[in-house]
Amino acid sequence: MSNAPRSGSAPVVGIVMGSDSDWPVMEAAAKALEEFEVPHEVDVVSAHRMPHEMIAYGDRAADRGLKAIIAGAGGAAHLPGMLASVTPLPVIGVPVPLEHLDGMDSLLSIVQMPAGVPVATVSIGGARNAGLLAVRMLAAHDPALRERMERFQAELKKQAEEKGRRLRA
Ligand code: RP5
Repeated sequence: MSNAPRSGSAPVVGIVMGSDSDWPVMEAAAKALEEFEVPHEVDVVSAHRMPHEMIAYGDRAADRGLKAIIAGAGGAAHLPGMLASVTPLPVIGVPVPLEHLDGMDSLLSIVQMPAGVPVATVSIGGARNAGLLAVRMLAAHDPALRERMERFQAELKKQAEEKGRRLRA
């Protein structure tokens, strides 16, 4: 894991997590962004163990050129919500499942935000969808990226149809 921009140019999506132990789950977000060649950065920004740095990350994110933040954490997962409280950028929260409670604690910590401070919460362990959602956000203002997303969706449809054909055969 490194804070250096992935895919060459300046990062437009920040992927952050509470600990490097979240990386096996969060890696799927990075892979989704790589598939669409979206420049991104990856870092550990713990809400509880480095709160001042976490606030600084959220404070500076928009001015540094990021367009969205994907934040994953497990247990008392306050990172996505706290980032959303200090940045105007869209924040996508990924509940990381830990050993106990099957990730329900992470999910509820992330999803129950007060009105006015939204976090777009994906499913428990749903980091791939977090990456794809960030791509869709960027694609709203990027026709080429939108076209790639449409091709991706057409491929999903093709695969689903093929599964149906195999079952019917
Ligand atoms: C959370 O505590 C992290 O997001 C991680 O999911 C969990 C455990 O962290 P480590 O003890 O593995 O560093 O804040």
